[in-house]
Amino acid sequence: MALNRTFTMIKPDAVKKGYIGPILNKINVAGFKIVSMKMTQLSKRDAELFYSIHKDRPFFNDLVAFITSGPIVAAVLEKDNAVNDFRTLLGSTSPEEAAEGTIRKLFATSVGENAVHGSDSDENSVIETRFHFSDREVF
Ligand code: ABT
Ligand code: MG
Repeated sequence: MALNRTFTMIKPDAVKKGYIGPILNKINVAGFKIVSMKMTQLSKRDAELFYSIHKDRPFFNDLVAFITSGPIVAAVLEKDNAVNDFRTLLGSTSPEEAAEGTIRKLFATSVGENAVHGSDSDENSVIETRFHFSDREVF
């Protein structure tokens, strides 16, 4: 898969608050093209696998409970320098630390419920995309 792509999820807090539209608009205005997208809900097993890197962290159980608590919107985005530029658009993990105008500053609830995920490397972007989408769903 091309390295100018990143994987994102609009998380259950933002979906519940009605922020799918405003977040997709920010993503479009920032110059990202939506390559694939679907609304789905993760099982406990899905969430434990997706976040397995955090399995020994104290917040792991809360993280799994949160991410499985309602539907998410999973998407693949394309732009030059997609991984880094999307992390910049997201802002810091915690909304209190996120810069003005970033997605987390505007839409996140807390560090644990931070509205949107973005891959942290090209390698993880490919792994996360394959986790959520079949080959037929990635264009
Ligand atoms: P993600 O895009 O969700 O991976 O967030 P980010 O990469 O900015 O932050 P990391 B460190 O990967 O956090 C993963 C999830 O764990 C939650 N978390 C993190 C906590 O609940 N408490 C903490 O102290 C930390 C460091 C935030 C992320 N979220 N979700 N959902
Ligand atoms: Mg992360």
